[in-house]
Amino acid sequence: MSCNMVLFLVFGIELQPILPLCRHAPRALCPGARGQHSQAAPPERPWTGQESLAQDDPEMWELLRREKDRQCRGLELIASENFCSQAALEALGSCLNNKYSEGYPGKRYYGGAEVVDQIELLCQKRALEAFGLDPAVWGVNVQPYSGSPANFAAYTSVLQPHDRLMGLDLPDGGHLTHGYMSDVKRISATSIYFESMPYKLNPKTGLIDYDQMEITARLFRPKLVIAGTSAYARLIDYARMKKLCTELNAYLLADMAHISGLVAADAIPSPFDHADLVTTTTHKSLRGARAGLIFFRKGVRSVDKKGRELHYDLEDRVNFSVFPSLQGGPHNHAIAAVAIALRQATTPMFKEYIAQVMHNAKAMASALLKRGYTLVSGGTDNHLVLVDLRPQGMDGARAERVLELVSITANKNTCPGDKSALTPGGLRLGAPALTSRQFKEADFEKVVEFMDEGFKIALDVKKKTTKLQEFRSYLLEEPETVARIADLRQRVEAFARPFPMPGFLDH
Ligand code: DSN
Repeated sequence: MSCNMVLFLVFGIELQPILPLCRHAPRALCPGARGQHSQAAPPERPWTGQESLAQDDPEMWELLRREKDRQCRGLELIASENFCSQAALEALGSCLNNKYSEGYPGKRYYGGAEVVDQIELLCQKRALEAFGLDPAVWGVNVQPYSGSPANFAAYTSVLQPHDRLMGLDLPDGGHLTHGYMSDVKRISATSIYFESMPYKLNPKTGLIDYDQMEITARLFRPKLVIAGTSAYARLIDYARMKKLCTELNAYLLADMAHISGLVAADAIPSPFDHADLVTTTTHKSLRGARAGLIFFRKGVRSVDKKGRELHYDLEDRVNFSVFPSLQGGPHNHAIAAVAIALRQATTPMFKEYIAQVMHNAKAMASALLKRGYTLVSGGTDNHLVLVDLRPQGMDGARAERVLELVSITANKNTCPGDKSALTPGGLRLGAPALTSRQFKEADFEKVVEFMDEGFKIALDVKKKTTKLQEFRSYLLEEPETVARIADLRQRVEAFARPFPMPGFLDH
């Protein structure tokens, strides 16, 4: 009887054909085995590079299959993660990986770039189309390897070392690259190479404190203000921030990494209406391959007192900042994969997907509120919710660990007023990944039911332990707790596994 059959009989669930843990890995060839056996080893075949991964490297193949299995049997709630399509993954794993092409289409430092030129131009065109942008007003650089280098390159395109910038503080829902520094250390390269000043949330409302931002900005006089978030469940007032930037003669950069899928689907206000520069990753709500984009404005920036038009000069500056300043050869396989996702993002199917993401985030928020949990800002207008577990006497670190043990993946997150990033009070929960697996509102209510059970286990164990390390050991060692976790994990996995999963079937 196969392992699949045993699981079917025990749990009564329909299983997808992905159960690598039940299958035996192809047996690894034993290094140095030649001569140890009486039988002669088969003659070695010349290397062709056409061996499958399973043949070439069974150890790595098994790890990939294990990760695929983890993704299929788990509930993925990390707000920045998603499940990329098979089509885009095929481009990622293609011959495009092989090509060096430093430079830009038509101006490369290597020959043989005629095809990758077309791919890059197609990606640029699709990037503008996906966000409804007029090529006369906006341009885009599609070469950044990911969001952090995209931000750094965008900053260096308009700032000199030690110039000033402002971004939302990391503990308040900003990103490391928005200028984070602690009391004792400059953490992010942004704060090492530039002078950064944070703006913050109003701790009472959990909303961005624009009044305080304006007061601080008028004193600090930044050259760049960043409108962007990593853990914020509400919309950003780009118009108000642009007004402030105009007053200060500063650039407004919108980092829409988390929400770019929502922007592409026209589901929330667009940063392109106001920003001078827009950066994004491509693998979060946009559901593409892992990369970054920098959009820059073209045309008239302002009119001076004498009525003369002052033009943007961002195109050359951004391109130079990405290559040669920061990066080497573009990842052509990633650029192609991003182009595929950008085309998908213009379809009615993608609009429906994003509408469902937002319905699901709201359903998750309501289900949590109904069960007595507190949400930072009280709810959500986008793809994520931030639960404040402090009123329950719980913290995000302990909750995250229990959820991990029951195959629910989320991440601890600071809430306004938190002192520790290691044991912050909150948990960030996002809807994009599970919505890609066709979860609907009722499914998210079930997910909240499972999480609630996990939080209760965490609370019970917290009462019986002191330090985080003791808490973690107790979860793995105390028999009654181990049994509760195993029971919940089995139910979570039986629930999660039947949902469809984008990508390749087995890896
Ligand atoms: N790590 C991403 C996030 O979780 O928001 C951003 O880089």
